[in-house]
Amino acid sequence: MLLLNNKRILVTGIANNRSIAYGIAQVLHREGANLAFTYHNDRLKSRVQDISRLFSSSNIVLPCDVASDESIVKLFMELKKEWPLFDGFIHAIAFAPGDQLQGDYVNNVTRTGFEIAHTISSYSFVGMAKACRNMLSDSSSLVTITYAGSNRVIPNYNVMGLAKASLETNTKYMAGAMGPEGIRVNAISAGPVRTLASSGILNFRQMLSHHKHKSPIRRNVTVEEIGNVAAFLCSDLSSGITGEVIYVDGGFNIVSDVDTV
Ligand code: 0WD
Repeated sequence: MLLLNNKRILVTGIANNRSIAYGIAQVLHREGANLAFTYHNDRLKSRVQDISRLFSSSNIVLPCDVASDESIVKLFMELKKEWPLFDGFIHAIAFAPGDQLQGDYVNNVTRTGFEIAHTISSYSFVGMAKACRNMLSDSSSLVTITYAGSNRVIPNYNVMGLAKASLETNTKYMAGAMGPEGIRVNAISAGPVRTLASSGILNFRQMLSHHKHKSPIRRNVTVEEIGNVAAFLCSDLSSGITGEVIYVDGGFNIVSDVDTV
């Protein structure tokens, strides 16, 4: 018996086959889930359609730009035609303008950059939940992806760290509000992975190398390892877990910066 047999899960945030959401989709599919996908814009449409053919027989591929409430509402109106009820979604979406992801935080942050980072990377999680709440089954699971820059100062991550802090607290409040309906909400705090989004962070390569050398497991995590935890969180095996931030970072977060003396 596979972990996710009979589960219908919507996957967002696939830009290409390096995306964390791609790795998650691969594992959810392996575990028997029925998947639907969103794509951000027309540029990504055919790529996500191709990926959907690999990982899903339902062939549900719908547009959604989370910057727009109208687009979010339309997504779920369309999804409802195929899936009146489903079992949750993966939120793997974040964005901040490139000039916000470099240099001195205080000098470089702008009101606009702050607003964009928070609305796309945090509000969108609850915005999606709000729009599909009445379509979620009573054993649903919502999963988002965060990063340790939410509670530590990481060079160049800047305003995205604040947006991730907001996303993690969003996760807790959503878990509190929807728990009585059987809907669980959790976040995975992933170690760094080379993707389109991460390549926008100045000196990301150094960040990868630092994580690799400092992590107890002495390597960076793979998208499959992140996918495995996402599958666990979407499955009934994790039915007692909600409102948590689970680290899939090879233990990087537990290590102090003091080198051996
Ligand atoms: O090291 C990393 N890559 C880590 C990523 C470490 C820890 C956490 N994360 C998080 C990211 O912050 C994000 O929340 O994981 C999530 C997925 O990120 P990713 O897999 O690294 O990035 P990528 O493959 O670029 O996918 C992110 C996608 C976008 O890609 P593009 O290239 O189009 O920006 O997020 C989506 C989009 O598909 N996205 C949107 N989707 C709908 N509406 C929007 C939007 N407005 N903006 C971005």
